[in-house]
Amino acid sequence: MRRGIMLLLLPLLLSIGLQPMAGEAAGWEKERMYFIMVDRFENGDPSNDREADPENPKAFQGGDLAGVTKRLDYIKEKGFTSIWLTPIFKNRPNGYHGYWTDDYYEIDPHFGTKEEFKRLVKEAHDRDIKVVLDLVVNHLGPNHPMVKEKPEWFHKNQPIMNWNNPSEVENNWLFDLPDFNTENPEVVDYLIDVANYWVDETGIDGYRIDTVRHVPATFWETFIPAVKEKHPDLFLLAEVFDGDPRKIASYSKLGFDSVTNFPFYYGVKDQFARKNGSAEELDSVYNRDTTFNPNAKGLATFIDNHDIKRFITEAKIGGADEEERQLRLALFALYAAPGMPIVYQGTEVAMPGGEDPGNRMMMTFDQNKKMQQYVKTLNEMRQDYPAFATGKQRLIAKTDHMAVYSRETKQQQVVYAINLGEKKTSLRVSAKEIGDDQRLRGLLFSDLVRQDGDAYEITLDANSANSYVIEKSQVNWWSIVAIGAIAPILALILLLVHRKRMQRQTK
Ligand SMILES: [Ca+2]
Ligand SMILES: [Ca+2]
Repeated sequence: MRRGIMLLLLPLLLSIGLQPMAGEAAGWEKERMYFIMVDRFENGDPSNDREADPENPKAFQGGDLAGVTKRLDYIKEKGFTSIWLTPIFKNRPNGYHGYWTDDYYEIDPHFGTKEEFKRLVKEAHDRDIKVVLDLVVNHLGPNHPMVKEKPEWFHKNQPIMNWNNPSEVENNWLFDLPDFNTENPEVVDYLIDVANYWVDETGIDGYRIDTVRHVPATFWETFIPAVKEKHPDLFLLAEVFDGDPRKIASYSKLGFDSVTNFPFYYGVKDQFARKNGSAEELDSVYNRDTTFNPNAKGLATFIDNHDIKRFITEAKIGGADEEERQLRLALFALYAAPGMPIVYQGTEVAMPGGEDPGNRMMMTFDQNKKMQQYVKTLNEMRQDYPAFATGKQRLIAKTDHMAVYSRETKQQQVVYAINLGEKKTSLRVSAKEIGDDQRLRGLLFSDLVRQDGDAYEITLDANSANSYVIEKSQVNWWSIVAIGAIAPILALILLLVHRKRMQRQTK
């Protein structure tokens, strides 16, 4: 019995002093963002559905701001710290997605009212969830009357034909969408006022800015400082739909707090949405980011969104279980690697979906509890061990299909390993990378890796991953002192119990 109590107490005593350190300076890479397509999330108020048509995936489906508010507890419970909403301003007809602005100063009636949006922001803030709004400054919705009223506010109506010509990409029309003439100072002032208005009016925390690469850099050089002057902490995330890390880096330089990391997306998709992904290729994805961009750590990472196929649909490798397994591995990379992870609604329940509108189906909440729990575990991993969010990344061991990385801050070192291969694999990590007399404790599933000579040998099953915290291997002196103090007390209790029993027996 005494041994039993000691065995129960030992881990508790050993864990003293091994709690995760408080994080480093707050940055947006510490956020864990959940991306919501408002019309396709939750119908919180059927009275505003209007012409919604569940039979037509290109029509409104009924999702609204009241629905988002209703689901804030769901989002909080999963461990997310911020939400990004697709645009909610009044749209041109059929603009269920929100990207066809009609009026920047009104909420689209399908989504609700200004009051409902203010309530959403307040309810989110009450739960420590930040709110990021999608904002389109490149264009208005189709056939907007403003083009006739103020022709000098728009570029000439000619569609982008040559996507390799930067001047066309920036100054021609994206399909039939009226392209703002951002060389006109009136237009610049107007768009700065719009951005400031919603922050002042509702207290939102940031903007995800759409189609940034379609707007000339000169606009951003005026817009960003003007908005930041009034709201220094406002988060500005640029959507730059481009697989070239040099292009991404050029927008970081303009002053955006973060830029969508499409190179990371393409890299992870290429190695994880198939069998036997290459560790070498994966590593080159990380290296290119940091080579070109000193702010690589702060880029927004994702494995799917509303403009690309859902990851699980990309991972057509045969077998639903295998595809879901690859989705879990890709999500693991999203959370373990540097960047601010964004999870698109539905990914946490493994929703499939091809190209638009397949990737924009109405959210289904009550399914795949196992995947939901997995996403929650990953959010907790970043929450409890901030080195996964802010730490510098270093490759510490690699073979054909398996890689081991270290993430380090000044206070904390953590390790993660991914095996993309079809075989169980072991990799020896030099003790120089971790230090002597340590042990690696698995976080996703239990594992204890002890030092073996001059290395630590990490073993992973085929297609699996794990993250590890580093703990001192030997019992520390404080623990021994603590055990030394508690042991006599326990002995005394046992003695008293024993004596009582003896007395009872003699009676
Ligand atoms: Ca509705
Ligand atoms: Ca443009």
